Amino acid sequence: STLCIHGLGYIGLPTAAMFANYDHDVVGYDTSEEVVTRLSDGEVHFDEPGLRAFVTQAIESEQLTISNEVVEAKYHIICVPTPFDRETKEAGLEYVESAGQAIEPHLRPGDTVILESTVPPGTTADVLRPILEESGLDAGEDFALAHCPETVLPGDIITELKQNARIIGGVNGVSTEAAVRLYESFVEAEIHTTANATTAEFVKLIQNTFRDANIAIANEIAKLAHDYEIDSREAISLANEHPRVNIHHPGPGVGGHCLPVDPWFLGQNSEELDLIKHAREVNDGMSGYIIDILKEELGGLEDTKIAIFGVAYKGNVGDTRESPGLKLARELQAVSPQQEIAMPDGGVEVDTSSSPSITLHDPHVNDQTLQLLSREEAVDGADAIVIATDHDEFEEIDPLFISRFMNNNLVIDSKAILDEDRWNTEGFRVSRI
Ligand code: SAJ
Repeated sequence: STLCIHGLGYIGLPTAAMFANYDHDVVGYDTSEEVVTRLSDGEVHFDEPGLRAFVTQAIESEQLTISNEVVEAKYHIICVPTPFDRETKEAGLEYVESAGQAIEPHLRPGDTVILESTVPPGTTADVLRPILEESGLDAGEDFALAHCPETVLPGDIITELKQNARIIGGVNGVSTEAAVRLYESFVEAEIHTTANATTAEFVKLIQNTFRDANIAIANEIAKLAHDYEIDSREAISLANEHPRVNIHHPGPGVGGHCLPVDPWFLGQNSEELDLIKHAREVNDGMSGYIIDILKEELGGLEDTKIAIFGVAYKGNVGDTRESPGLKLARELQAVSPQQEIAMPDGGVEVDTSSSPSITLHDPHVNDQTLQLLSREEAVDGADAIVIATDHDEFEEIDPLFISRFMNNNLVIDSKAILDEDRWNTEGFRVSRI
């Protein structure tokens, strides 16, 4: 076979289907039996518009085979996760390492290995390369080795795979060229090259770091604007009329598997994270800021009921990774007034009867562990609604209908998506970020 894709997640699966639909012979490999079984039955294990049909087309044309075995292939593309450790703020490279170990016995002279996973700078050259060279083959001489970071936006992956510019950096010029030839088969935009894998890794990380820091500025502006009693969104949009100013939107914090973690990866092998680290903390602090607003507006959180609308990490997707809505729910539970009661046996029990109760509603998320409620159930007896995600459905909510269920009338519209006048008319107090 021509290509073996390692890891069939958010990036690996669409990439495998893309190459297959562009006439390559592709084996999609995943270590999870469940993923392999479900995909073989035509079921896609996560939510991405158009992906199911795209994958089905690739499988039915027999260009794409799903397998739980690694095969010999002219190109190996690694699309495995690099899980973030919240304690150490580091990327886990165990899956990159095991992918390398799985490829090594199948590696032949003339093959090309490409790492797509987002990794700390230096990973391709210092972690992956030595593992592959245990085959006795030399990277850059006997086989090509390159980093080609993915840059697609969840929710629009198939289009962006084709239309986004790519950056490719090999461990030497020959490696870079080998990877470029492969991606040229479907990438319509420019492919930029650097004969250095570390630069390509670095570029990917600073793209997401830029966006994260820009959002941190927007969030700080929102807090400042609140103190001056002005509308931050109006101010930002007016500021952006300047040809060289482009401030992003404030909100409940930054979620997803990229923006909240990639900036930390930059600091994995360097001590220089400063402003970037601070920007991360500003964004992480937005849930605490929302809690302060709730406390102020409700006069404390004791015995309140808060409905959180939106636990996906952003609008119109079903992905909850690093979701601001869930982070807010966790923190609301933690800061709640809890009383310790001494028990007759000498132990201590925590009385949570006066804690706020939290309900969650999200029409895009399908997760049994979250106890998601319908819109009406979630607001029944609630004192406040926090809109934490800009799903299209939320714009259509009828405030009059909702008001019948609620106990109090507060709405924190962290994404500024509601028609404020309409909600005010129905007696709601709307607080935006
Ligand atoms: N957000 C704001 N304000 C904004 C824009 C976004 O608060 O003005 C929040 C969103 O609500 C969300 C988070 O930021 O919680 C991230 O959303 P996003 O749409 O900015 O990005 P992701 O994480 O879905 O995808 C990003 C993209 N990177 C850039 O735009 C630089 C995507 O192109 C990357 O491929 C992806 O990370 C990745 O895989 O690295």
